[in-house]
Amino acid sequence: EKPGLELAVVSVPSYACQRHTPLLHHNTTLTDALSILAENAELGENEGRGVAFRRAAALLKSLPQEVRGAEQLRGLPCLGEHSLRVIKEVLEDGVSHEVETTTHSEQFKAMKALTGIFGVGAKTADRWFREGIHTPSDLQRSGHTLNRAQRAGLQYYDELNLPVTKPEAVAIGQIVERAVHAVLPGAEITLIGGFRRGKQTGHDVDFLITHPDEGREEGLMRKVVSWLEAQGFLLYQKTTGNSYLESKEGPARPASNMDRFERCFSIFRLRTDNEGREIQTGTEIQTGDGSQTYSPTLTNTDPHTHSDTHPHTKTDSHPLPQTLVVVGDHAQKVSWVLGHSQCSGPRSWRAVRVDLVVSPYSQFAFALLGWTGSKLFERELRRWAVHEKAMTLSSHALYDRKRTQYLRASSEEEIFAHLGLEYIPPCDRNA
Ligand code: TTP
Ligand code: MN
Ligand code: MN
Ligand code: MN
Repeated sequence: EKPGLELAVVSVPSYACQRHTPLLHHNTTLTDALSILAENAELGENEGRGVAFRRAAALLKSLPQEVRGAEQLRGLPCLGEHSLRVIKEVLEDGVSHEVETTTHSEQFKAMKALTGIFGVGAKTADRWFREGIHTPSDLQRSGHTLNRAQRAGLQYYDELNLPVTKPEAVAIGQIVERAVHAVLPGAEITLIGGFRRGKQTGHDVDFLITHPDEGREEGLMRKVVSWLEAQGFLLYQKTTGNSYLESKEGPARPASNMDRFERCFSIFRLRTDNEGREIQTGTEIQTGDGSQTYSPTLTNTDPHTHSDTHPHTKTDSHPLPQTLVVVGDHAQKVSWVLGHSQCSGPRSWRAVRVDLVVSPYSQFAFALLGWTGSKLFERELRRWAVHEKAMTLSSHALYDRKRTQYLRASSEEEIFAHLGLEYIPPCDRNA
């Protein structure tokens, strides 16, 4: 008997929300391959295909050991024909031809680079690609009219593509807390998204804000944003009010996965190093017009030759860590960009994407569950609710369609219980 056959007899449930999926698992070679194909499908706006690859990858992430042979996969759910073919190829040859072709394709590389610009989605990126725009610098040269988000996205491209560290997330959290408490004492702030799931880095930092006295949170976001702006913490923000009450569909039929909370998509100006230490304002370089300018390293567009050590970081005049800028490379040992103003010299802050959401207290547990992710875990929860329980789950509420009533919950545990699911803690929702 071959070793490892025991995997096949372990019964694995088919919804990701029924399983524990830790951040670190035993099958990264396989899941990396499947993730590339998922990403490619999503960039090509083939959502169904993307989900199929994501589900297959999530299944492998939940397995208790490394898969060494295809025979160990017998009886496992979520593995479609295409995913199985890719897995077998990687197991036998170490690589998948399709994955290799994808990662080397000009279209995939361009679509990744363009959608890596904040404010640019797959549709826009595809239109630009077909006009011959393949990189952010191509876009800058093209003279296209960009919206406010895209202009900010292009301006801070390099920095926003560097991972945000945990200490940076904590530092942002302290700023958000100061802002929220300045305008509404007693409000509660919770770190959500990937960092709540235990990730050590993220593409942004997400926070959920609420207040125990229902109603006090109304209109809070505008005030928080005004405070942050007055203090110079925001490089960009787009705030939307709560549209939940006015919406005709009601929580049972959300128009999309988008919720209707007061929210703010923003870019913070963070004045700490990547260890979360505050940087003295004295190290800032002022340009002629009084503003710090940063010239993104857009002149060098090949991601692989993009790494360079900034010569200025070698000066002894400031205590900042030496910075290596690597863009578009997975092996990022990077700290943050110690940018350089055009009049030369280091800059003492970096741009960080931050999402803020405000929820009424009575919806807090649903908002917390809905904003903790992962995206696939959320999707699987909603699919489970509809198909297995005849319920509708959103980030606002849970509706039981058989009993025609909303089910209240003041904790995530209660929501899992309503759904007839074992409680899965945030660290095991990394599907
Ligand atoms: P993200 O911040 O996009 O993802 P993440 O935090 O899991 O990972 P990363 O480290 O790359 O930032 O989304 C966080 C959660 O918020 C995710 O579960 C989906 C949810 N979400 C909504 O519910 N509604 C929205 O409109 C958006 C943008 C996200
Ligand atoms: Mn996030
Ligand atoms: Mn290259
Ligand atoms: Mn986010």
